[in-house]
Amino acid sequence: APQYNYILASRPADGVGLITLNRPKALNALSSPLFEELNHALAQFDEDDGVRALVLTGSEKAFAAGADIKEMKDKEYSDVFKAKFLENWSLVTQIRKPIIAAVSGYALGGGCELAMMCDIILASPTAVFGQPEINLGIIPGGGGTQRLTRAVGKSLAMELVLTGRNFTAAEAASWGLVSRVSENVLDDALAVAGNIASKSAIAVQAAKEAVNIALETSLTEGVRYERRVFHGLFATKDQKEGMAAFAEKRKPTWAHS
Ligand code: CO8
Repeated sequence: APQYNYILASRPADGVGLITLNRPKALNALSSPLFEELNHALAQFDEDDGVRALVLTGSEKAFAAGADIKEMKDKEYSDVFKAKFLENWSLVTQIRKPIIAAVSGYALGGGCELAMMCDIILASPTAVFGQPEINLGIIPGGGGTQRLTRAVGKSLAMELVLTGRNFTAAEAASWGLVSRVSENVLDDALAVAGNIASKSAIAVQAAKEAVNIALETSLTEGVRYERRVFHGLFATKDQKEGMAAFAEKRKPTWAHS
């Protein structure tokens, strides 16, 4: 396995890849070097046929306390423009395998945005979410104004982005931003990933793609897209196997193709 400085990558269970943000002295503040490593690990897991679901987590104290403010503070417009700052901080949204964020502690600013780029968020009761950028004289830059608005609606998103106030795991769950609050958030995220990894990988990836289309297009186009993908799955071994296994009253053995 490659050696990283700011993350850890492991394979804790069959079919499951785990990435742990590991910059404890800065509460996992997100930096360009950290994202280079995260992108590398994500790409490797996405290519690896033995991995079918991913978990992204941080520490007990922090999922990530946002983008690295010390790295950003002296930058000028021309610096961030020329360097295409943040452009490669969203590769996580291009990954085909499902990614479950297991959030404990601070998920602020870019940390909240990174969690929202994942497919499922599970939160510990200790999780503290927020988009505090307004307090730094900036606005969210990793999709916060867009993904939070789609997740919780305009009024709440406006309140949260304009005041920068923190919000709790319980609030996030009641709004549907996180799927549930869990005392053992990493174990539960690994269990969800293990469950997903036990399904047909090709069907799982098709399902993820279809759900994501719901956020990008009209209902009519989305339903048409879903039907086309549904039709396409009749060309897979796993559709044959899944339906044969049902008819024969046995468990399917997936080819993942
Ligand atoms: N950047 C750099 N360093 C940080 C950050 C950060 N975001 N957060 C914490 N640290 C550092 C602290 O400076 C401190 O370092 P040191 O020991 O050298 O002084 C260390 O981590 C521990 O932090 P604290 O001593 O502050 O710990 P506390 O427990 O007292 O407080 C808080 C924890 C409340 C989380 C506090 O650290 C804090 O407010 N952090 C900043 C939160 C914030 O404003 N985040 C938003 C940043 S802007 C942003 O994210 C833009 C998004 C860009 C897009 C990203 C796309 C993915």
